[in-house]
Amino acid sequence: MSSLINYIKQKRKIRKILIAGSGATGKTSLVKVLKTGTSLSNMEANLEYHRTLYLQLEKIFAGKNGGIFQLYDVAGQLDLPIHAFRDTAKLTFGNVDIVILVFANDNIQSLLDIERWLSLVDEYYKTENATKKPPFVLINNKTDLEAAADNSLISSIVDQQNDIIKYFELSCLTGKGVYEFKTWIAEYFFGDHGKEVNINDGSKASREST
Ligand SMILES: Nc1nc2c(ncn2[C@@H]2O[C@H](COP(=O)(O)OP(=O)(O)O)[C@@H](O)[C@H]2O)c(=O)[nH]1
Ligand SMILES: [Mg+2]
Repeated sequence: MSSLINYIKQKRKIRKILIAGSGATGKTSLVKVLKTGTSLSNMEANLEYHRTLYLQLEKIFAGKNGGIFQLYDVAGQLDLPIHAFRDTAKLTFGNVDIVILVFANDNIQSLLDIERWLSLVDEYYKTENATKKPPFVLINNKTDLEAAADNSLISSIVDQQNDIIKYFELSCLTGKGVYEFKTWIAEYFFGDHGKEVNINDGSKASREST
């Protein structure tokens, strides 16, 4: 079954991206900004905070190359009575190609929480199929606000966690860094020159390590 899904994903250039991190760090905003290509400050819609209740799905196009990203945006509050990480773990984690972990620049707790999100993902792949564990990208959002954490704390987390393959600083509000991130992820999966990084089939060999 899983190999059929992988076949379809490969054929139709679909990649599944899981977005996690504490509440109000800007996960849903990032999806919106990626989808519309507009920063929050340029959006008509108000910037009121609406909690993501369980799991929100979005489809976005990766660019000229015809690739499609399926974004799984999960609730940031793990203490909810139901959570996509526990109650529909297979649906949430199955065939994930990359995990985007988001923390907010002005919220040190959200940075410390990153370890917890990492270990929750770890736990799933330990009981399921450890070789299928996807790589992680760490995102520091809200860089338009004053930093709450020292840079050394961020780099110590990135250094300690081998699964984090890339770190980005961005602001969904101003749009700073969003283009770089979008370009990187499109390039990572559907790089130019016709080459295409395979979907997450468990082999980490083909992945870049920077
Ligand atoms: N200052 C600032 N606020 C942001 C930024 N990104 C998101 N927000 C705000 O942070 C709040 C939470 O955003 P949301 O995307 O719902 O967070 P989520 O709970 O992680 O999905 C909202 O009020 C957003 O308008 C940013 O880059 N800078
Ligand atoms: Mg949300």
